[in-house]
Order: sequence, then C-alpha cells, then structure tokens
Amino acid sequence: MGRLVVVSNRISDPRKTAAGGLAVALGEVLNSSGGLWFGWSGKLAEVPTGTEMPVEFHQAGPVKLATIDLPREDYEAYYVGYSNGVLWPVLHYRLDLADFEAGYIEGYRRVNQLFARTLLPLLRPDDVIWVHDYHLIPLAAELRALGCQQRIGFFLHIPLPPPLILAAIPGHDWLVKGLCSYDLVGFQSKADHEHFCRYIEAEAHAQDLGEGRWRVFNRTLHAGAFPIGIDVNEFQALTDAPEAREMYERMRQEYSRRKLLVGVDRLDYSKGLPQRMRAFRQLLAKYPDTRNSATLIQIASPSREDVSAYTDILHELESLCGSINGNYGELDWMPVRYMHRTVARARLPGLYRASRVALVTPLRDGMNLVAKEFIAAQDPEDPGVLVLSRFAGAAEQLKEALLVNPYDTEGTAEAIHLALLMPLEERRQRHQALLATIRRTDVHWWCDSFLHLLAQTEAEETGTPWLRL
Ligand code: ADQ
Repeated sequence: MGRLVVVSNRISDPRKTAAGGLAVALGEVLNSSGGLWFGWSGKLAEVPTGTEMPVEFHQAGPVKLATIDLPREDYEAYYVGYSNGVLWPVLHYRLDLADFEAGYIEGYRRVNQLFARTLLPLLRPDDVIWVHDYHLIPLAAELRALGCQQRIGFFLHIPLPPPLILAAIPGHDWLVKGLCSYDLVGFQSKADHEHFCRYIEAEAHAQDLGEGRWRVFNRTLHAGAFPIGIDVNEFQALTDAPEAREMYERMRQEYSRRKLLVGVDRLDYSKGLPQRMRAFRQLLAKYPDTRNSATLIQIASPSREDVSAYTDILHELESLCGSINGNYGELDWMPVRYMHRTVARARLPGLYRASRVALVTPLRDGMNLVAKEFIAAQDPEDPGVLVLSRFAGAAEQLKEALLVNPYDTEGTAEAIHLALLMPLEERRQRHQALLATIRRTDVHWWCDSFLHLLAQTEAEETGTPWLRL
C-alpha cells in the first residue's frame, strides 16, 4: 500500500497520550507509511466565505499534520448547522430535533469543496485516502470532480438509519450519491450496513454484485461493517499506571461501604441520560435495599453548547439529579454524583475499575467505546457488570453484557438490580467472554481490516456527472 492520507474534521497529535485509541491506531498506520493527516485546525478566520485558506504543517514524528482554519460563516453552516443540526440528529433517528434550515447544506458543500481544493495538491499518485465521519460525506465526490483518481475509503462513526428516515433529509439523494463516490464505505454495525444496502437498492437501483460489492451510479463500490474497537493493551497499561491506580484507591476507600455505578458520556441527547436517571430513580423506589448502598457517578462532558438541543438536555439532567438527591438522599449519602466535566483520560480506567456496574444506555450510538473501555479496565478476578443499551452499535458484539431497552424504565431498573446482585462466578464468565471479543476486534484489527479491503478495491473514475444541489 502507498502512503496513507487520513482526513477528518478535527485532527489530533497521535503522540499525545490524551489522544485516545482512534488517534493512536491511525497514528500507527500513518507512522509506518510516513502518512499525512489533514483536517480543520479548530480555529476560525474572520474572512469572507470562499476565501482560500493557507495550510499549516506540523511534523509529528514521521506523520505530517496539515490543517486549515475555516471562515466563520462557513463554520456556522457546515459544522453547527448541517453537520450537528441536521446530520447528527437524523442519523441518530431524531427527526424532531433536526433544523432543516435552507442554506446549511450550501455551507456544508462549500467546506467540503474547500477541503478538496486544498488537499488535492498535497496528494501523491499512489496515496490511499481514508476519510472519517459525517462532516465529510461529499469529500470523495468533490475530489473526483477535480480529477482525483486515488483510492478513497470512508468510515461513518455514527449510525445510519433506515431508508425512510434518511429520506427525510432534503438532499438525501445528493448525500448518498456522495457516499457512492468512495471505493469502500465502512459502517459500525451490520444493521447500519443493511440500511445503506436497502437505501441504494430502493432509491438508486443498485445492483448487488455479491461479497459487499455494488454497481451503482455507473461505478463499483464496496460496503461493509467494520465495528471500531479500542486499543485493549494500551488501555490496560493505562489502568496499571499510577494516575489510574490512585483514582482506583481513592474511590475504593470513599465507597468501601457502597457499590458504585458509573456513567461516562459526552452530554448529548443520543446518550439517553435522562432515561438512565429515571431508571436509577425507579431502582431506588422499588428496591429500598439499594438506598444508602448504591451510588451513581455520572460524568457528562460538555459538548456542542452552541446547539440549543444540548442546553435543553443539560437542564433536564440537572433537574432530575437534583430531585433524586432531594427525594432519596441522606445526611451521609447522596444517590447521584453528577459532574458536568471531562475526566482526564489517565484517570478514567481507575474509575471504571472501582465500579461494580457501568451504565451505557444510549438511545442510539454508532458504537460506544466507553462500553469497551469499561471491560478492558476490570479486574478479571472480580469484574464489574456492563449494562448496555441494545441500541448501541456495541450491542451487536457484546452479547454477554446485560442488554436493555433504555426507553423501558422499569426493565432497565430491573437489569441494574440484577447487575448489582450478580454472583462472582457469573460476573467472571461474562467478563471473560466480553474481554475476548474486544481483544479479537480491537482498534488495530479495525484499521487493518478496513485498509486491507480498501487496498484491494480497484480505483476507477466516476463516469457520472456529480449531482447538482
Ligand atoms: P462519541 O459519541 O464521542 O463518539 P464514545 O464512543 O462513547 O462516543 O466515546 C469516545 C471517547 O470519549 C471514549 O474514549 C471515552 O472514554 C471518551 N469520553 C466520553 N465521555 C467522557 C467524559 N465525560 N470524560 C472523559 N472522557 C470521555 C463517536 C460515536 C460513537 C463511536 C465513536 C468512535 O458517537 O458511537 O463509538 O465515535 O467511532
């Protein structure tokens, strides 16, 4: 394979420990091919839309990081408007939260065109390009329109809903045609992949060539499910490092008389946080023995606070936590400890390991890496229990978790109760199976299997004119 070029909305320096498994895994492949990582710098420029933006280069070991700033007006339409106001809610099945204001899609396209124009001169003929996530769906089509013939793959980190939900997006045909300009499109789960296949068959008369290959819009495309994993070894090493150990000891001391439940999420409406709190309240109401003996630590890191649906969820969560503590708290015990902040990555494994139960109960989630991190951080001799939403992509793989429907308050409360009481032997057995799964399908497996297939696809020119908006 030639040089790898990764493109994503934001980039991170793969050498920094705070970067996380994805950046580390991509960093490894980028390192070995002396690759390039291209994306937005995170900075805004007070210049008119349409202005060409200069590229800034940073060398991170053998990897070259290339970033551009974005004109403020383009950022509003591309990032706040279309990516997070339309695509994020609809792809998470939340049509009610989408803001289909006209004008966003043009800004979204403008930024993808700017990315394409800026990236093209940096490319070499034998490069393999890997584009990430919903911000950049049309990028391959824009690159192809400029004559780019290199292999281009795409991975969608969030879910893809069934065709009828996708079809609610004005311009959905343009978007999906954009997806079909890639040589390989990867999804998190079999369900997402199936939704894509059903859509292109029904709406674009795609012809199934077998083995994940499709003939559509006059070109051949590969599609498949590539569930993302974590770097299990790295996370276990982090668990044994001093910062996580110290966190673990502190938590164990503080909660020596109580069982700890933990939730770690970005504060996002897809994560099902109010539903989780209601299930916990139901647990306390129905099983009085859990009062005074179980504490839920919920960490919700601030996220996209410039989108109004996020401030609504923040207020709802604060009010629920307040009322649970008000109704059930004692002088020496608060049922919920809620923190609206990010926990340092080095300390997270200690918190996971000190917890008897993890609540990972999104209403919809592409994969959910917290579920996998929790498993990796456990002591195999005395592991905690994972309560996992059946609507997280991870549920397709993590069958030995306690799977719940987060909309069912009563049922989720029962599962939490079961998790708190689960005997040691059953906890061990379930954990052993879960650990084997996350090891087998770790982030290196994910990277390798995607790139291996991408390298086998045959790059070909798109024969069709690119759809007009
Ligand atoms: P996210 O929605 O951000 O990612 P998730 O996979 O759960 O969701 O978390 C990503 C990382 O952020 C994890 O490493 C986790 O530890 C960290 N994190 C989350 N909340 C935190 C907090 N409060 N404090 C500190 N760290 C926190 C998107 C998709 C997911 C998909 C990933 C990867 O929405 O479905 O799994 O991309 O593809």
